[in-house]
Amino acid sequence: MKRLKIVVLRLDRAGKTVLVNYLISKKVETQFRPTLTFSIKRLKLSDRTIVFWDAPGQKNLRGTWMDSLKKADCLIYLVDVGDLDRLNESVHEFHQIAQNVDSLDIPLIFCYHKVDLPYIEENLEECKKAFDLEGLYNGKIFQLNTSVHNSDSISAVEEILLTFDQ
Ligand SMILES: Nc1nc2c(ncn2[C@@H]2O[C@H](COP(=O)(O)OP(=O)(O)OP(=O)(O)O)[C@@H](O)[C@H]2O)c(=O)[nH]1
Ligand SMILES: [Mg+2]
Repeated sequence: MKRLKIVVLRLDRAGKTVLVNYLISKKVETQFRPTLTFSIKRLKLSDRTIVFWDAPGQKNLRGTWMDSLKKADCLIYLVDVGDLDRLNESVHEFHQIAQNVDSLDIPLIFCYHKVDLPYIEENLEECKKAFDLEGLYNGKIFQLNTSVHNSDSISAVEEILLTFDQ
């Protein structure tokens, strides 16, 4: 059985844990607790076991991010498109990671997350401009609009995970 290590990063409250738990249980959680240490969760998907490393997003806990990327097969990065106030902070964090990930050369699934929020189109455009992913990251990039309230958008994540070889 193939085993893939997928690291899930972004600032606190971006929706990482809710997204990973939805991928595993297909249920939208309604109770949230900030993740305080890496939370490791498994999903059986076709011929593979996906091992998610759900990161703690709070500022003082971000020191562990780089280490987690060692031997990772893919990085999932979430940006909360509803939270433009923290867009600069997110871009800054992504810059730091991109330099590291670049040398690791792993695929990136970049999720513009919470696209179910109302009046999100303008925010979405602003986020896409701010990240300028092609300029930042040389590895293979998959860009998705995601929401746990839209199951098709989550299936798109699974479809990408199924394309990876070990
Ligand atoms: N509207 C909307 N809200 C979402 C979605 N996914 C997650 N959320 C909300 O985002 C908030 C934070 O979710 P978490 O998954 O706990 O965030 P996190 O990124 O794991 O945060 P840390 O563990 O602190 O790093 C919760 O209030 C969720 O309801 C989504 O697709 N749409
Ligand atoms: Mg969390």
